[in-house]
Amino acid sequence: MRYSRPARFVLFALIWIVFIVLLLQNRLTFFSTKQRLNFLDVYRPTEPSPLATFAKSPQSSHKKPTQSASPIHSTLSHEQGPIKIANPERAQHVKPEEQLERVNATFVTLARNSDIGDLAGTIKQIEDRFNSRYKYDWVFLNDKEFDSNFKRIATRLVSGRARFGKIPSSQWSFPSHVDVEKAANVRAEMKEQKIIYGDSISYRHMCRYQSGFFFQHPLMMEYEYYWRVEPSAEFYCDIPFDPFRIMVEEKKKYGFVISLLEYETTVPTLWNTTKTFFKQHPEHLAKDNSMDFISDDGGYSYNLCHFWSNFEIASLEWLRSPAYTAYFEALDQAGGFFYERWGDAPIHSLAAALMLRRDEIHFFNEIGYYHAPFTHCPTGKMKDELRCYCESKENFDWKGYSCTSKWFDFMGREKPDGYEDE
Ligand SMILES: Nc1nc2c(ncn2[C@@H]2O[C@H](COP(=O)(O)OP(=O)(O)O)[C@@H](O)[C@H]2O)c(=O)[nH]1
Ligand SMILES: [Mg+2]
Repeated sequence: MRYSRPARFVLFALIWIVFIVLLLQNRLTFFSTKQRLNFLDVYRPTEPSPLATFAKSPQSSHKKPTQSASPIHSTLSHEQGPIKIANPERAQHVKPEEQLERVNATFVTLARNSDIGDLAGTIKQIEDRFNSRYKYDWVFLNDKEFDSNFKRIATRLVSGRARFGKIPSSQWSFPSHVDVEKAANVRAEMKEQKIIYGDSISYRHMCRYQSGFFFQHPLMMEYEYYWRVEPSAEFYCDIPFDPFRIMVEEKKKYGFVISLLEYETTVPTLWNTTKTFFKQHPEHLAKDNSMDFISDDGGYSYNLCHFWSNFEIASLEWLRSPAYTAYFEALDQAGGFFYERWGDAPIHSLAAALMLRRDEIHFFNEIGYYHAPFTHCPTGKMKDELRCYCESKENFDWKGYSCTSKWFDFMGREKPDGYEDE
């Protein structure tokens, strides 16, 4: 059969159109699908995700049904998929979606209204990497009233309840026993010496609040564990397990990702004040404590190692205990928040090191994290498995100014494979 020239052209065009349509529908399997699936197998498994639907929660009053139905959330949960974890300790904590249950815990962020821009991206990362599956609450605290812009953005981003609290002015001001003139002289001197935040009053209120009060705020009283988050922090990796559950099931009281040396000029008398306290209250010193992590001479002096408190996952009940309360009161009476510039990080750390058993302190290697200027990038295979985007060479853990190497040695733990190359 012979066709005319125009008919041949139409037939040829039709064949091409059918071919292109089939290609778009992905029917033509002889193209390199196999290769593509292999790639997806590594980074995004093709089987339906057990995390795809949201869990029944024991705290059903926390649920926001309208939110869980939102296309944003369902897309995220599908896309993240189940993640295989080589580390068997963590694998047991990766639960199928129907078994996701919250523990009694909350995120907490102290922030100014002006911090919302820097905070929004951080919240979004935590939600995408973890909380959109669990919907933990998020408590925001401020020494001023939060404005409507802050509340609107935070509420939009948090998958659990976003809750906003104001700090009582009595907890964000000079206590009556502090000599404000002496404190002003100290600030002037520290300014001369160019000590970071040395001349700031608000920074001192902040450190004192984080040391002694945030866990007593009425909103925080409802919870047993907290995860502290600061504006501009970054979370580099998937978190396919529930860190709060690890705290509960492994009986941990304090969790960290970065440890480092404190500026000596900010805490000259903190160690002596701490020693005096424990001499008066030996009953608060834990038996199997971490003295050798914070002191290189059996407790005579402080080696300045501390856990970096801008990231913390810890027990509120521990901070509300008579032991910690008494310790904070002794420090507050000594006035070092204002006569020096004591940070909440060394204070939480000294308390954790001395009042907790060493096995109650936990290093979260799996949680990739950045707070300027330091990075914790998981060492070892985990980095790929958890889809981290940090660079191993940026990992601070094994560098000279970090104390994490010391922590591993102190705990008698082997450092993760590959640490020498970082
Ligand atoms: N409401 C309030 N929050 C503050 C104030 N100063 C610091 N913060 C918060 O306290 C935390 C620590 O402060 P930041 O400036 O990040 O200190 P750095 O991490 O030590 O450099 C962050 O969550 C801040 O948003 C303040 O004056 N008011
Ligand atoms: Mg910060």
